[in-house]
Amino acid sequence: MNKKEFKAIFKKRLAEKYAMEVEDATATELYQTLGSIITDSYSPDWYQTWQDYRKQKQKQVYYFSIEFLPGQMLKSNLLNMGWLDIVEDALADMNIDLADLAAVEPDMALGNGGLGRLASCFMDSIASRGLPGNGNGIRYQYGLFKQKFVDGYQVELPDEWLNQGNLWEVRKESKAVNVHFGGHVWMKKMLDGNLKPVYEGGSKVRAVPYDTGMVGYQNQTVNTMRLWSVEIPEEEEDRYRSVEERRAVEDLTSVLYPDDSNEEGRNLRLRQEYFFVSAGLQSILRHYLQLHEPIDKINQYVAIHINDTHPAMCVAEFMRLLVDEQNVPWEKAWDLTIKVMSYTNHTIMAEALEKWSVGMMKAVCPRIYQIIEEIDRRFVVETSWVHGEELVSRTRIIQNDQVHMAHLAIIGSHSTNGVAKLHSDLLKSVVLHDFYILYPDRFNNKTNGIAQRRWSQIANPNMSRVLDKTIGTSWRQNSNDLRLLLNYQDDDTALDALAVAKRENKIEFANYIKETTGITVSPDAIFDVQIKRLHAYKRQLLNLMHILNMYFDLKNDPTLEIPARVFIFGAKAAPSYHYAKAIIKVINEVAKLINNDPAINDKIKIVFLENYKVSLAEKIIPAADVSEQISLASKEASGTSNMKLMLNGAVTIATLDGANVEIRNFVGDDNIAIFGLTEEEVYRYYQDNSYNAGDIYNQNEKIHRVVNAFVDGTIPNILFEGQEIYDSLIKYNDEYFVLRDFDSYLAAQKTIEVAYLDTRRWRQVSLQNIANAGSFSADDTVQKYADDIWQIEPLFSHNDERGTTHGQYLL
Ligand code: 26Q
Repeated sequence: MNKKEFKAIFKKRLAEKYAMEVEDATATELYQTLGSIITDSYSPDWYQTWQDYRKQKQKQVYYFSIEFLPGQMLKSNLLNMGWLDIVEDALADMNIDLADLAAVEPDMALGNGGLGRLASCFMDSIASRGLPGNGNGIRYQYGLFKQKFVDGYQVELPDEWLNQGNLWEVRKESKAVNVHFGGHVWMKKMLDGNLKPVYEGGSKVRAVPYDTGMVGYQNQTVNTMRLWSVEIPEEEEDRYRSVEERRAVEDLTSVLYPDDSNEEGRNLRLRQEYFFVSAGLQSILRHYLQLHEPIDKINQYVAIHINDTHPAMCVAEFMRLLVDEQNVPWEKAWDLTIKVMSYTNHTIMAEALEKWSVGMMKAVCPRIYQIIEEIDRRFVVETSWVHGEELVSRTRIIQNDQVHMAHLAIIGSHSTNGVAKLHSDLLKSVVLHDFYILYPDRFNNKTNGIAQRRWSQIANPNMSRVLDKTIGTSWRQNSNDLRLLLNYQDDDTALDALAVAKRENKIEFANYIKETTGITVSPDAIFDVQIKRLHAYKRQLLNLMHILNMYFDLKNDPTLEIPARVFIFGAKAAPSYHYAKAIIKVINEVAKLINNDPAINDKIKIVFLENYKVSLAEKIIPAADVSEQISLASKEASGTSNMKLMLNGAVTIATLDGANVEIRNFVGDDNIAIFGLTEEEVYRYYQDNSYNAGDIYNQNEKIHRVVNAFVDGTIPNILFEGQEIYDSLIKYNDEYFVLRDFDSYLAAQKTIEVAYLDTRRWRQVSLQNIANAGSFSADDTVQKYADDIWQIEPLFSHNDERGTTHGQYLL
């Protein structure tokens, strides 16, 4: 499709849809028009992809995730269809700025953070590799809450993302299934001697899928992300008469739970988990039976991935479908289940490991509980005599009246992986060590990756153009080719061009900051960025304490020669996470204090942007100079913003945690600022119990001064919040070793300052980071999942066979 053809199609479509001319249409109308052209255009390929998988009986993976976080899809669909440049150009001819249309699309924010965004990066890469893979999740009516600051406090508002409709989704009425909740189950002996479950009471809801096309990068593959929405089944209409009864059903897919690892599981969350697990597996099984292959070969056609433990009931529900509904003997069903299932762990924080009370699980899904009990019983019998009762008592699924979901996922699958080398090693050696003894072959690592094209080509067109000029365009297809940049580390033309692109991005972002917050920042300052959920272990507090220390140094000596810095934060706190909210309040008050102190002479600026989300990340990251990755070593499973910032030329200041370790190994010690305790040192402290934060506080003058600032009135308006932070450090002995790492962090920040002042050196460091970032491509990560875990392959020569191009159906 060329520009001229697109313009004709666009005008025709606008007239058909809205009876309008381009000049009269609003951005929303233009966006809807463009969107409908896009979906119409990829639909034939979507249909064809599915037909091909079916005809060739291709083994497919189903990625079960309670969160997906695609953000906006307009530009990524255009890019993947190969249309982005033509459309941008054609629209410009009609006096339309594509950016204005893109801005109209609400973020699809059906996820909290890293885990949900990873799922969406994987969806893009699975399609882009031409791999047969599908997403399975929940279509929440409300995404992650919208964050506002009122008097420096976080306030949560509902995210009504569906208000204007969602043009990417297709409701598939005909594919609906029923999901059963509650009641009682007993086993009835049938004439053939088999036991059949008999359900008494309880209720049925209808699960209706909404499918979204996952367009592969210029390869005619369009996969499916299937999200389930609850409805009242027609045959049950008269059972749910009152408004309250109907509301209780609709609640099921109403809101995404905010990441609150500390909160005890709630009944509604458990029902959400069973809902999308049961609906997804039923639809997979129904499709499989249509292939007319014997049920005991299902593992050759289906792989199911459990993204964290939230969908771990897949293990039991799959058993139920095989045993109860397909009459597969238990042993055979169990063998198939293990072959089909695989599981990724995303956390080592003990309080985040999911457990459900037996009582609640019995009430929500009684048959699933029975099956889990039977899995657990057999596990105990079969494992005790080899490994002894002690190990079994620690690894069994049901303990102290609680169902341990990670245990279910590991026992019921053939693969358990962590998301960075360090994390996977810690799973084997510490967190899941007992299971590693039982199943050493099941454990493996799959370091996370990112959707490179979104985080470079879409987010950072300025840098992308420089890359094209410098190393050619092959990096757009294969991000490993970014390595070609290494040939230019002494080339001043390339270094300058990259610096110019960075400066353009900083100016653009400075304007955005001005518009949204009123704060003026200079593009000459270092843009220092920490963007991630607010969590004690991520240590936004350490960052803040460094800022306070700088502030005091400057107050003592206003002539101090340091490069100006803008500290940029983006972070949401779980609504009930009191401590995290206190940190937000204090950062906001420190910002007010420092930003308005004339003595500081703009040497420090603090900008805490409201409502951090994918589309905001796409604005911040291209403008970043410094990437803050400062979690306590061993606590951040991987991190993925570290990879996105690196790709955009930011220099990382980091602890040896998660994927930071691998970033360091790629760029080398000269191109990253590492500080802080190592994971071994942290564990040694745990072991000998020797950490004493009070001692550090008493002996270290700088720390004393900074910590006191939280309670001595230096920072206005933070009476309770300041005290809470002070207490966490001094009274409760600083759980995340903030004081212990403080000096080392300061030293690393100094090396950043020194490096920044050496302009050429800084540009070289930045180039090194871009050049090595290709190693963290989700395309490669999913390929490893496909080869090692799922055993799936791209469609057999599908490009030759179809050879269709997007757009031909429109003309
Ligand atoms: C817990 C209880 C109740 C309701 C929700 C939750 C909940 C929700 C989301 C618990 C955890 C999450 C999300 C966790 C997460 O995003 N983990 C991150 O996963 C990334 C991808 O692997 C890693 O890079 C990060 O290191 C890890 O923190």
